[in-house]
Amino acid sequence: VQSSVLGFPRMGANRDLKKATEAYWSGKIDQAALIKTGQTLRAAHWKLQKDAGADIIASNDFAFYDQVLDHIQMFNAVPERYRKYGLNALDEYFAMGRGLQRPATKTSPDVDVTALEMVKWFDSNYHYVRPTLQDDQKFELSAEPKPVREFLEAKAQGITTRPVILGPVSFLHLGKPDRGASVDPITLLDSLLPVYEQLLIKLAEAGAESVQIDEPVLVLDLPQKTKDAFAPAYAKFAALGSKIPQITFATYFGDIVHNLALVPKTVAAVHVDLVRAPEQLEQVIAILGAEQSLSAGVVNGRNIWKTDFSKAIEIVQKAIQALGAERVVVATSSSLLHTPHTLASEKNLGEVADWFSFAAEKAKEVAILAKAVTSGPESVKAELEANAASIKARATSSRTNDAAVKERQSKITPDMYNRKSAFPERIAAQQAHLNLPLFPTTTIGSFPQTKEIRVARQKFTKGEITAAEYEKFIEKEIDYVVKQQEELDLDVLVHGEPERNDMVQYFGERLNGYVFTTHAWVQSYGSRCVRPPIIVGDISRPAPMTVKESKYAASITSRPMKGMLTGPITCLRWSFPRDDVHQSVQAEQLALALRDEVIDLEAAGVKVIQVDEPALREGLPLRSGAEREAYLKWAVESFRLATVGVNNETQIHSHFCYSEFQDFFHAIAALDADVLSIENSKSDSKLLKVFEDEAYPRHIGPGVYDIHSPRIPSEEEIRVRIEEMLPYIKPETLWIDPDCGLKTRQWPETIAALKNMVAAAKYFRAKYSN
Ligand code: THG
Ligand code: ZN
Repeated sequence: VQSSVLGFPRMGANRDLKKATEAYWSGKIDQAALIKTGQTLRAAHWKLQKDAGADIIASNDFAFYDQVLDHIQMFNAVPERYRKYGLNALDEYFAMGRGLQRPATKTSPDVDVTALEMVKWFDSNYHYVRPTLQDDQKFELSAEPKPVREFLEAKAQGITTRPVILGPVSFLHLGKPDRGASVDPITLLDSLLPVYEQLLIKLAEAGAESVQIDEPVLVLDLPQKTKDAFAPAYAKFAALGSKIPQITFATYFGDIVHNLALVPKTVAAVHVDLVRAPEQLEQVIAILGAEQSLSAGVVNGRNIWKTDFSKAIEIVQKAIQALGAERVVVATSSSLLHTPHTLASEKNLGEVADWFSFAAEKAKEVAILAKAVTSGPESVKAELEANAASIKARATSSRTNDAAVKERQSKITPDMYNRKSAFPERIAAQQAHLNLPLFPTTTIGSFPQTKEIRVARQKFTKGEITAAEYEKFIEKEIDYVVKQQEELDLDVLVHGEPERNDMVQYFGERLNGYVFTTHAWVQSYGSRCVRPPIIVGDISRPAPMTVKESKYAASITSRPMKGMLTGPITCLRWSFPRDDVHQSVQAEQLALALRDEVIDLEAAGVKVIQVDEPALREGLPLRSGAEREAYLKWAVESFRLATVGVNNETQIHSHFCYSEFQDFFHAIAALDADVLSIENSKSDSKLLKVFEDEAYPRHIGPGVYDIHSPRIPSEEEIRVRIEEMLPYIKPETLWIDPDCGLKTRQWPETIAALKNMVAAAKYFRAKYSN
């Protein structure tokens, strides 16, 4: 039985790739140096996996920005607006990933192009770059395809890898027509397939014996046209016989039971995620042909818990009994992209460190499991014993169980889910209290996280400045942010969140039941990473988490100050959750902790409180049906539990970083938030029609400008944006705000943009008050 890793995180132990990429972008290193860093990281990661004992190691899992973007470029599906500049390949690639604004030089014209759309990768916190396709889209394989290059690179290092590519059906299904085009991407299959055929042939010529073709869309509910694409695509590959490598057809993040008929009979192996969906094992085994192998994903690629070897072995043994040892591979459930690099970097975790396994450790796990089932448990006796001991230690630890938390959960009563009064009564009380003008303006919460802020936080973390000094620094920052907002004449102010690193990490660091790491970074998109805190046990709030800063901010202005919290679902989704209790239980514990915080903020005089749930949507189960409804029920309940403890006068806001919620609008409405702010600047305001159609009664602030770029929107442009919203949203319920928080922006552009935003709001205020 062989062991296999479907993909490895590419940032490096110290976010080396992030640092090199950002250094390249800012002109501090040249392209050769960046490319060298890529090579060094790939070499190190292949060696690490080889040394761990993994038999099948992926190549082409590396990307300088995103693996889907790699395919866009490799297939020459580069829109003309990027192509026309004749940039070198890497700069064109980054231009698609993050946009490029560059003044003309002697040798090149000025460049001004925005990025391609970035979308959540299934239900993870990773974002991929979405292929945008033309009506007359042509595909052409790049001269030296990246998978071939990287395969040869590993081979030169003495490691034979299995290149991973995204399959043609998934590539098209995850794409969309470019602006102005109307093509249904899946109809481009026939023109795309020859490029895949050429690529597979080249891989075989380079010496690749097998290739991993990812078709993760198979876990989704697919339209018929997409379903119909699998058979012709894989028949074409099969027709190439031994001219191409053997194919491992890989799916992950769910079961494929509803799509079993689409699994090609001609591929050598099928990979399924048996962590997320162990129950699919028998049905998948049943459809495998006599020659087909099973790649059993039993080591979780999405979380950091040590694999329970006894359970994993049981699953693998079941597969072996049905198929024979030579037809079973022990694998990670998905790429390890979603896990941090290595546990070895963590020095402060104490006893709980023994409960975890990051990417480097997971590579060892697949190897140990394969050995256990191949050579018998005696061959890895010490490893199995150590594993059983840590699994037991975790299950029985006092850190996982808190009786007081369970007691409180058992005492939740139905009235704890409802505000004191319905919205009409609340909004009247809020209005009397807040006295806001028509088209009130606000921001989403964060203001620029400047270098000084990061330096001060680092100094404080390292003990180079005292808590008192740090607190003084934060107050000074809050003073500045409040003063700027007053000068801008914004209506509802925020304190700017200078004290926060990440909106989830910050809360994780202040709650019991969590542990946090020093190096456990996970790529979110491009060079951006997050360091999810880890939920290890029952959650409670030992002390107020945000009251000091919000109260201070409220004390220095006469305008309403908005308190800022991260909602229970987002805290859960952007952490590494426990795998030993249901997520709804963890969400409820978070909700109770946040409920106390909301009530404390209110008592401290903070009468507008925003509870963000940007991750509500990504938590939606990937397939529609009972599971999705069940999720929405407990997700909505946890938000309500967290927010409804306040009096009528206190205004609850919530924020969502996306505008597509037609498909779960009932849940958004059920949150019963007084004001919703949503991203809208990049989408068609027609999406707002749902608010009109559903007669949504509460207040709404669709973002009026995009905060993801330094571009400054003009007042005129913002007015047009607002004008487009007014057919769908009643003027007396419309708030004016940016799309999202401003932490990634610089101050000058922030001030300039907000100035125009406030001016636009005032224009409509004047217009509508007569
Ligand atoms: N926090 C978390 N997850 C997220 C977001 C977040 N997922 C979705 C979305 N927001 C992703 N966006 C970002 C935006 C910025 C950064 C990361 C994800 C970012 N990270 C810093 C970096 O990589 O330099 C590190 C931040 C830090 O020092 O803690 O800027 O907001 N959890
Ligand atoms: Zn947002």
